[in-house]
Amino acid sequence: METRPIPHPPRRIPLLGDILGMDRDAPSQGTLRQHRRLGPIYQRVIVGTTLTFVTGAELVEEINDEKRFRKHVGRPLAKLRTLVSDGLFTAFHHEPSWSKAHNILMPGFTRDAMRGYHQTMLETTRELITRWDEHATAEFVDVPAEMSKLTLEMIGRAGFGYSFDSFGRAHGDQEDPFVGAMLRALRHAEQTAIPIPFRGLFAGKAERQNDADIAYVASVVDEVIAERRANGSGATGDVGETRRPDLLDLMLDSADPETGERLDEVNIRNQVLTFLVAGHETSANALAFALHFLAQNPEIAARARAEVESLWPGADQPEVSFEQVAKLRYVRRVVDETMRLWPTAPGYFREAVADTTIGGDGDGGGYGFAENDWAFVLVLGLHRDPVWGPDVESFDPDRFLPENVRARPGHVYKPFGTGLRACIGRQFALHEMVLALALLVHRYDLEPEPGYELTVKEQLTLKPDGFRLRVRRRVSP
Ligand code: MNH
Repeated sequence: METRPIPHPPRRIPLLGDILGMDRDAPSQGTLRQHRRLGPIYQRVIVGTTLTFVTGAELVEEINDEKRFRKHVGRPLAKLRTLVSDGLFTAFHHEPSWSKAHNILMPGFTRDAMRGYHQTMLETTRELITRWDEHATAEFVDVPAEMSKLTLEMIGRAGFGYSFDSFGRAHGDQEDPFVGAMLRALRHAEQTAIPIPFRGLFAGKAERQNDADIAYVASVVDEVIAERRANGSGATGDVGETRRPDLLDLMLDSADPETGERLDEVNIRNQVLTFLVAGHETSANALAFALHFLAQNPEIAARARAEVESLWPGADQPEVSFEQVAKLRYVRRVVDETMRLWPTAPGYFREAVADTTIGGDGDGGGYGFAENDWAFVLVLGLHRDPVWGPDVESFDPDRFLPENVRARPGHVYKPFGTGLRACIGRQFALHEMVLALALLVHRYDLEPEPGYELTVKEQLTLKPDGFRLRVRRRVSP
């Protein structure tokens, strides 16, 4: 069948390829700029490796078709495997460990399971608020760092009954050694993911540090697992009292209903690490972006506050129940619009199941993909497709009013990925983000640093760089 060539940047250098215009520090934002120049699909060849990027809504609709494409474990994900091996997020589609873990863990992400995590999320947010009440109101706070503590604490406690004591440490204290080692290992994976010719001469030292970090992180998780085994599942401090099974209980005590198989010790460790890694930065950064937009748009913050106040009139500390989180419709739209503009997971990889073309008209003329050829769907660009209207850069939560959502095709909003391998933690993330944002905007006025202009830092995820706020306790109306 006749195919069309995929566009590429104009100046191709012999041997090295399309390295001009590559943005090593901010690859996704660099890719967004290339799309503006080259259209909804383009290709870059770097030292013989072909990278294909897609943003156009119509092309993405085809590439999301599970019959023709599937998840591809792209280079950054493959690099993460040194840390989390065949955990859910980094498992290859053909690895049997994926469906086994998926089947065992799915009960941990039902609506009923969220009900079980709710109180922990509420209490954790209140601990942050207590700390901010005491320390933060006089000075500017590092918002992404604070949100990172909040969400790591939430997944640690809700998922595994483990606390990093993030709010016990005095303000400005050093981070937990576990968190330090995990973040270094993450950064290492990211830095070695981009193919760069003539990588630095100090690689050996970095590799040794990385080995040590991974060993340390694994030993901590093993302790958490051993402790749970020793204390038995379903137990709390009070004898005889039972609690709902969390993610760790599910992995230790249940079997895959399809095969009757259980997860082995090493795999459980990989899953715990996967959830700590995949389950905290993305939510934390999304919360930070949301607080940025609320601080920059006082009228939107006022609407969010009005919603919280109408549900809990005059409350000092709203007693938010599980069911009531779903009633925070406007706060939810703020979260949705935040992840439209800055999807903290900036995209996902797909690979062709068999030879195929996309963007053709039925008689050919499409872009060709051989079996296993892959593309990166730049969600950051998809969320700026013309289908979103003329003013894609403006922050407007009302884009997510039900009638506006209905008027758009479903495949143009994909912050949580697509298909079988889409985010398993989506409901968990939405619940924690809506809850935390509602409580924070209700309690504090958000004062941006004068002159702050949003710059976005990339470390696998996107985050607002150097973003600080002064939070002032609001006087109840
Ligand atoms: Mn999450 C997969 C985005 C929060 C656990 N997540 C994905 C994917 C995206 C994503 C995109 C698909 C990646 C791919 O196709 O390669 N996740 C997010 C975002 C947030 C988020 C934007 C918050 C905002 N994720 C969470 C939370 C958890 C979690 C919270 C855990 C509690 N995510 C996962 C896991 C996977 C995943 C596990 C892998 C699922 C699978 O492949 O089966």
